[in-house]
Amino acid sequence: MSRLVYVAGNLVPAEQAMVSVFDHGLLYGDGIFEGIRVYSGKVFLLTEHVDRLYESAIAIRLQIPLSKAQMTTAVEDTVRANGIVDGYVRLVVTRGAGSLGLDIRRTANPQVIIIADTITMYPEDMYRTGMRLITASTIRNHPGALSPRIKSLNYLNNIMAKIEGTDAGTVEALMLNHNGEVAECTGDNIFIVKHGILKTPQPDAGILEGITRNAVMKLAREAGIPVVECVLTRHDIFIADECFLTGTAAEVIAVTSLDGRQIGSGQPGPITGRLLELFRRLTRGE
Ligand code: PXG
Repeated sequence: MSRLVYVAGNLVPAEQAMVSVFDHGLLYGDGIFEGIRVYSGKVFLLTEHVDRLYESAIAIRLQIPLSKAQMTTAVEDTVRANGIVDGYVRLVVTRGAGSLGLDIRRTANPQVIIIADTITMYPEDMYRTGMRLITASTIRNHPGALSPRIKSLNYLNNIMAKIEGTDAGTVEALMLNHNGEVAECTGDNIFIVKHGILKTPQPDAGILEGITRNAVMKLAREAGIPVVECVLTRHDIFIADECFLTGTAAEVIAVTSLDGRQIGSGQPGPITGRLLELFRRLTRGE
């Protein structure tokens, strides 16, 4: 069955869903996006994703042609029109078509694109065994060049690091920031557990402030697990008791080694397991 894609304010069959080759989203990566989950027919943490999208828009001086309420309705309508029960929404806003040149005044029509589809995640047995990680030599974008807090259409930085992980036989790769500190993975945030305390880099460490990250921090605090945002180095990960990643696609997944150093017992840890369970309950609306 052909998917219906929201483009230029209409739901159209996927084969007819198009933007111009002169769109600055394509020509310059000038645009922003969100990746959102649908669980049991409900768009998960939609308010948070819409808020982050509009914050990205402020940062790149993009005027989104819909109000937040209209955007929310458009996402929900697209999910419903495609009969998605458990799936994935890709929300994209491009600068729109214009003549060649970087000047944003050359464009007039920002394009809102909403794709609702199914999602391929990490294999279920990886949630039981955990994953291996390597550190990419590609560092995360310097926040003074392009802030990683902006979920922009410029993902080459992450793609370059992901290639390194793929070449090394891992499904994710750790990225350091310009100070050599732990930032995040190519599409996931990172946490460690040390002496019962949950630790993760601060938003200004050169990371995307993940919505799953924020939800997991809240769940941990509610469960009485202390949470701190602080500087982490590779060494902190080597000597951690537990390590896990969070992300819209990944949910909560254990990391059992970094650069060939076993982390903790080498198995997914108990706090990781508990947070995965609490997170899955949240996705079920419990
Ligand atoms: N860091 C980066 C660089 C990301 O791109 C996360 C952290 C996790 O953030 P959330 O808000 O998802 O908890 C991301 C998220 C995709 C895709 O299709 C990418 C993400 C999320 C969903 C889908 O590649 N990245």
